[in-house]
Amino acid sequence: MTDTKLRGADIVARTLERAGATTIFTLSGNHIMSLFDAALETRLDLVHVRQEAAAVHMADAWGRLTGTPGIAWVTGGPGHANAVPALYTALCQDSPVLLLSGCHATWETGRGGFQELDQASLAAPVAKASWTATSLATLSQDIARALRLAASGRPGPVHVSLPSDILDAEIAESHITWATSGDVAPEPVTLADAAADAALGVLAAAQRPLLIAGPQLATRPGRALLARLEAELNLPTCIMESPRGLNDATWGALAELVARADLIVLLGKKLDFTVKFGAAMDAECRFLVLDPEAETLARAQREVGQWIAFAAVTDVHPAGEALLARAANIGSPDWLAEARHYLHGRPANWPEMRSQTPNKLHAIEVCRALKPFVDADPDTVLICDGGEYAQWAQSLIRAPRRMTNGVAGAIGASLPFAIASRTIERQAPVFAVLGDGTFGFHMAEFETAIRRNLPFVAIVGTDARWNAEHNIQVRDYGAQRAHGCDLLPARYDLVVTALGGHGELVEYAEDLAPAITRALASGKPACINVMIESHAAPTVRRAMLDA
Ligand SMILES: Cc1ncc(C[n+]2csc(CCOP(=O)(O)OP(=O)(O)O)c2C)c(N)n1
Ligand SMILES: [Mg+2]
Repeated sequence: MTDTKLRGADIVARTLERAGATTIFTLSGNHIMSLFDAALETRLDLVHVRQEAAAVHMADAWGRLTGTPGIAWVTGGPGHANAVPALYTALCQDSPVLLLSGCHATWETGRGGFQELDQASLAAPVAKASWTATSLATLSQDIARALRLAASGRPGPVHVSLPSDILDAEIAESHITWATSGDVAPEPVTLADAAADAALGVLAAAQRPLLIAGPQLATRPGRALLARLEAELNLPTCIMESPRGLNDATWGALAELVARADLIVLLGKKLDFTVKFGAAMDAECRFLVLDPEAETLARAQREVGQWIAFAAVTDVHPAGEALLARAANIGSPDWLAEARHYLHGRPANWPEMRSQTPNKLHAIEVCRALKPFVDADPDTVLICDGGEYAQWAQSLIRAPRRMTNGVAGAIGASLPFAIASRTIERQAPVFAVLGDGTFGFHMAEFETAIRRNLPFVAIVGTDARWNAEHNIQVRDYGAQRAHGCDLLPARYDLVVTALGGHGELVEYAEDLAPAITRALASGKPACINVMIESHAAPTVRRAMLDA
């Protein structure tokens, strides 16, 4: 019997395939052409993109939608450098991602090798872990360890650099120690019964508890868990996944609700700027902290130590399940109803709001037209990017599979997110809501979507302005000093038509729903370019709700 020889690249591709990977988001380059070659012997599907950050954003969306690590392959040096910034968005969103970057050969290190760069150090601040593979024999284990880390505890991105000589070198198959499924699977940390009972005791003693969940619960299973906690424990919940923190448009009058709470439950949620490091809470408010990382608990201890009623290291899903299993008859339905009014109520005059400008819509009219399409199918994927315009969609349209740009606050990921979503969801609509400035970041990925027949509908709000920053100028320096934030009212719809997709220009509210219908029916990646008035993001205050 012959002992087949395999390259390092074959070991990487086969380990990924054996771990259940099906789709790789990638951009080619010298250092990873061996991986492209190895993929031919597997069922791995390579989605070849137009800029490396897009590949990482796609892997991020994959992680959020499937709960398993999304995988990106990029080349060394500049390819890796382009990919790294996108890890920040995944890191802040607790999204499991594996970035594999080819790199200069081991023997070139320190000698000025082609595209030589200390890649592991570059990625380290934006990854849970980051290292360079050092041997062919342990390569399968390296990949398994990275996959496991990415999905364990607080999920997040992991990076491994793969030297090109290790990818090219051959080894007899009998000498390879293949990773097993046990090496890949995350090991859950559960909440012990006694700890769950202690947490429930704290909850039962509270009059006005509020649970703030971390972004890892902004998934379909996460939202379902939170809905059960609300229903069974009368415990109001919200997910903090916005750089706008307590002013997140999703959660209405959250800032005022937080100030009223007498207990804040942080479930996988770091005490950070989004909750004003604890200063947004009432002086007597207590905290219950359940988190996968001891470091998060330690930070909460430093910030609000004397007010912590109970804290435990636990994964968030098992923690939620333990509370549900052991709770009996706690909480107040009246408080839940009141809190929901703060979170989900919207001003009474909003249904009447309309554009005041001919040939332009108000963002609220865009949401009014889009919402029925989202509501029609629970599998719909709705992606809301940053900027002022997209906050209206965050405020007005819910969906079990809704993604935002997340706490990182980086704009531009929504087009890659939409494309990756279509590799997972084959039937239901995929919508991306984004501003015109944001559209420019990954416009070229429409070519990827068209080439790979991955249809989705982008609903671009064109106000010919980086409006979020324009608003900051007006607020902080005065209207007279607002400058440099203008854009052209460009025909982004024609860009997409030219690439072979479907384009629509919409200037009147009544034209939008028919345009969405045509875009979906086209079966093509589509851009609906909506001319909009320039409005700030919506703000909701408690007093506005009953007015
Ligand atoms: C990567 C990144 N660069 C810059 C910013 C700062 N920023 C936030 S919103 C915004 C303007 C977005 O403009 P647009 O997409 O047109 O939306 P609008 O605010 O006009 O509705 C900018 C520049 C950011 N958040 N992320
Ligand atoms: Mg704009």
